[in-house]
Amino acid sequence: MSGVRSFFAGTDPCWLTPATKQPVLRAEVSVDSADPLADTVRAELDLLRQAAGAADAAPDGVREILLCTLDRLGRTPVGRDLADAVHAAVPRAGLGAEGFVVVRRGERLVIAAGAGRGLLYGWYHLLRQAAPLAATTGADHTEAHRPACAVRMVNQWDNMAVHPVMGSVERGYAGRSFFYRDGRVVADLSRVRDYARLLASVGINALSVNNVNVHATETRLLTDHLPDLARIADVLREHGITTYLSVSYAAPIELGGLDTADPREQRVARWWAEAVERVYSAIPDLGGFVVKADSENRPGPFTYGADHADGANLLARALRPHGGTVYWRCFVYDCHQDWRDRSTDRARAAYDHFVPLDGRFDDNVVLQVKYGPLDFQVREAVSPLIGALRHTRVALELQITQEYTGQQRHICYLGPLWTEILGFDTTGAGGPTIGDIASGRAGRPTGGVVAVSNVGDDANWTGHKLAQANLFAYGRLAWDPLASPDEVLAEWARATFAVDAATLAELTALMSGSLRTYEKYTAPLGVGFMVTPHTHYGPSVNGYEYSPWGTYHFADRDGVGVDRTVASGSGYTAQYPEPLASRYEDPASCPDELLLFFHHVPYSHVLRSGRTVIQHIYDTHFDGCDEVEDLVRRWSAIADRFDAATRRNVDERLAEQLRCAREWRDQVNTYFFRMSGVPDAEGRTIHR
Ligand code: GCW
Repeated sequence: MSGVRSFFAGTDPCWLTPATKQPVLRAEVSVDSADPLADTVRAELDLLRQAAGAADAAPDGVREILLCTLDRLGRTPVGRDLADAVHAAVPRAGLGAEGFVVVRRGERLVIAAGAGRGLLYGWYHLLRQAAPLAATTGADHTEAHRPACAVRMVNQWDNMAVHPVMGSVERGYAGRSFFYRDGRVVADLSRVRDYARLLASVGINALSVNNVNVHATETRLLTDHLPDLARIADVLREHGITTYLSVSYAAPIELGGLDTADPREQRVARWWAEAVERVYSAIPDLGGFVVKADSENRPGPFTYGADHADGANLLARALRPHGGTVYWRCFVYDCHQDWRDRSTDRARAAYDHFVPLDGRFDDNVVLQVKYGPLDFQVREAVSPLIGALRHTRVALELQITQEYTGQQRHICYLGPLWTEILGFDTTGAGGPTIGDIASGRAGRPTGGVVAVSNVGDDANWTGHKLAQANLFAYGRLAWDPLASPDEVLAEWARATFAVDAATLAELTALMSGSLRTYEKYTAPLGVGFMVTPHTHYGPSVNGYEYSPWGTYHFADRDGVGVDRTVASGSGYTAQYPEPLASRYEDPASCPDELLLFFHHVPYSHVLRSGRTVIQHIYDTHFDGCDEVEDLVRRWSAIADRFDAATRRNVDERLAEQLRCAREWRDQVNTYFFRMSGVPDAEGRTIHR
């Protein structure tokens, strides 16, 4: 077992643990040596050969594994029947470059794919599914898989030079960056290699390697640091991962010495064309750029009176000759808003900026849209922009790093949130869903799905050991948006921990509802924020109330919530098509959990649940905290079955979660009691 771990260069192997290895006698790979992933697939097989020594005592598993591209199947000793079965298993639409089939007949198992990348994904599938496959011993078994979304990207928010406020990784809760140190790419990329392997093992095929807030040092990735960027790209490529780079819109000024970055100026376009030329001579298969422009004080086309189609197309045209794509973020809003100004609603901003431009973007532009119109809240409406763009490629943006969901100190399994978003019906009347749009099933141009990473140089990658589940789940749900988040969680747990089935069941049971627990003890009914300004950790009910950031709750002595109706508020509800718009417009039909996102209502307003808003606030905050106490109890009952590092880590973080949840409960309850004067119907303790 320890032999296998050493392949992970000394880091926590997460879900790629020895416990999942197949007991095999023979394992072969047949793939064209020119295939870019041939060596990687072979190296993976070597891992298995090492593991087999440790595991071959198991009598009934698969004894022979063959990984083979379809075109070579006839040249292997697999036998006619099995070869026929493999071909029959290929779906009519084919396997594409990334799909694979698994066919088992008794002790023999074949993974077949169109190319090395599919073999790699099939291989990792087998590792994750080892236990269920072993359970079908002797039976015939056939499955076929193809990813739903063509691009499954992760964004690193890593800084090369430690930022005075944001540190080494912006919104990173797991230590420092392992890509960069002291303003440079690290010399030893072994941890990056381990990471690439982890990402590939859950089907991630694209990675942007630096923060979307591109500061001075990182701007130079385009120039001085190109050879180092190429080293990163080499490592990622081995694992089927395409490299993307975040660039500063103002690079022509910052690097090129121009006095403008006006997208309509020839010299600006020329500068970008030359810069991109240099980048592609270092990294011929770069995926392209990720850009945060005119967003939270970053430079952008607005400075020149140009719009975002001008800006995005400028970069797209420089990238086009090289086959590159620009992921252009839509997180564009006024972060210098006057809180007194009730006519501005941050939630409206992305739609208002981008919908009028639909149809003007080149086809190598992807608009990258956060799932909600505010900012990665545990509960907010799903962005209406994603459904509204008909003629532009769109990518859904999720956040794996737990900026607003407990910062990897709280257990918060995000799978159910993403499933809800992916399943969201953008019209309210039969789709398409967000998942349909991201996967191209909606018949619209797509850019896939993107999420912000949650890793750092902490020994266990994610700070909280159990937060590994979120990275795993993101990959699995990007591959298959219809997968059940509970099954994905179970798959993760099984692959990660060498504990008995009952313990696994208890662990996944306590993680599965953790998102809703978190929601209960934090901001109520979709109103959002109430977090400590800047750090975004822990409660501060009025922290952002009189700030320029546009995230307010408007609580007064009579009621709370943001009026986003057409009738009396910001008119945001009209950004949705019917019948969704009307459903949100009317408090009687608005879903309870989003009531305060859409409406300002009196504390006495009766929810569809039958409870008043004020009583709901008290109840959920008491319940949420009780649920954390329960988490602590349940974890303590199984903790001693886990390894010491996991035990210590989860114990310590749960203690902090409980402290913090109590703080949330008491601050929120006290605040609303003081505001409303309404006592808790059950007479529980509310501090005055
Ligand atoms: O959620 C906010 C974060 C910023 C981040 C920004 C963004 C990278 O607080 O730290 O900046 O979103 O998504 O651009």
